[in-house]
Amino acid sequence: MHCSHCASAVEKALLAVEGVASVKVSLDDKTAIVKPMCGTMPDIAKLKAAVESAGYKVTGE
Ligand SMILES: [Cu+2]
Repeated sequence: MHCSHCASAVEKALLAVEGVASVKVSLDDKTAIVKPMCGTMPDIAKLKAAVESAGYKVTGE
């Protein structure tokens, strides 16, 4: 992940996952903060799959 285009691709992929309320992708520290909807907990495996299908790797959790 190296530019704003990458960041928005990852952001869109994560937003498409069920139960995700909002996503904040930071290019500087290469992190994506996922905020779940009230009362739900998005499936971590689905979040990872979404990032990977956008062409990026998930490191850490
Ligand atoms: Cu890029």
